[in-house]
Amino acid sequence: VDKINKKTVLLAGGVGGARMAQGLLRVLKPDNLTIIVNVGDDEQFYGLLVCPDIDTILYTLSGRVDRGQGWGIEDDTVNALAMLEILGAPVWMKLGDSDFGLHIWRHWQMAQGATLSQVTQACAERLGIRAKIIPATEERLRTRLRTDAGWVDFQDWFVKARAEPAVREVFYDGADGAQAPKAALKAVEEAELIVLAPSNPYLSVLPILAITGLRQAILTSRALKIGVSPLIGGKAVKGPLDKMLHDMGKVGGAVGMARCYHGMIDGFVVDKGDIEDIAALEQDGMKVLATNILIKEAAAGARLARDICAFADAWRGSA
Ligand code: FO1
Repeated sequence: VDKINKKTVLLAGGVGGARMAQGLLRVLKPDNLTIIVNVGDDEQFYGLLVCPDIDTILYTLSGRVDRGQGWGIEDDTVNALAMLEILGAPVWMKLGDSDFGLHIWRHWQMAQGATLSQVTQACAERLGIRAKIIPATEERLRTRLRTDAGWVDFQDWFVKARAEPAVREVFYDGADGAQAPKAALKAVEEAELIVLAPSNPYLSVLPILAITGLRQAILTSRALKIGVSPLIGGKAVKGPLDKMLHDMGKVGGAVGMARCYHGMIDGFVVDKGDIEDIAALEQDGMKVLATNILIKEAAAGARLARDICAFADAWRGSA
């Protein structure tokens, strides 16, 4: 089937974001896809910068990801971690040996002055990925969560505490004043379609939109802006979103998700089973696409991507 010619920007984080990216990469012409990736989950481990959302996209788009987990590298070993444990280091973050290879390379390149954008794009090219992958900012931005025991760093909560402590508030430390890379702003300006991936809004997409210049560029872009619900039947496909919505007292369901992007999006994609959300979304001024949004495997991601592009094409006609 011929590839679609549509300059597209995807705002992504987490496993859902990586799967949406893979779907779009399969249906769009090469070099039509730019992925702007959340950096709020980034963390130093043993002195090395780990960028879980960037790395998950690199491994997913290059066919290396451990699909069962959704992150990390298929069949990776943990010998380095075993030695670190013997030496008394904390080893709650399961960092595989091949994964360490990328962290070592990234750290080595940045220690010589390369930027995170340059390193990320070099990884994409050397891993054979025909998409531009750009961090949302080069500067330090960290998602922090207020629990009843106080403020915690993201990975300490998500991995070490297994996302169990109730989250009452989320804060994107460093977002104020953070600049988006010029290449990200340029991609947004030139885009025909901007997709907000089916990721946890609070943990993956809002940290990107918190970057003022990027949010402004998206608002003023001529592109069609379409969000994709990360919930099906009010339930998260993966991750702590349901519990977060409850603990933060936020509106759930597809309507609650679309409202996270209030004023930013023109349309919203919900699961075909969530018919009851459509009326509420349309009352919120959304155009709605109801289709199968569960990305069980790569082909499903491609089908969803094709549906979104067709939705955008039909829009131009009806607007
Ligand atoms: N998630 C876990 O639940 N447990 C882990 O031990 C873990 C290790 C890990 C290592 C590298 C990496 O890139 C991601 C890793 N993740 C792990 C997932 C990661 O915490 C999340 O995917 C993102 O930060 C949010 O989606």
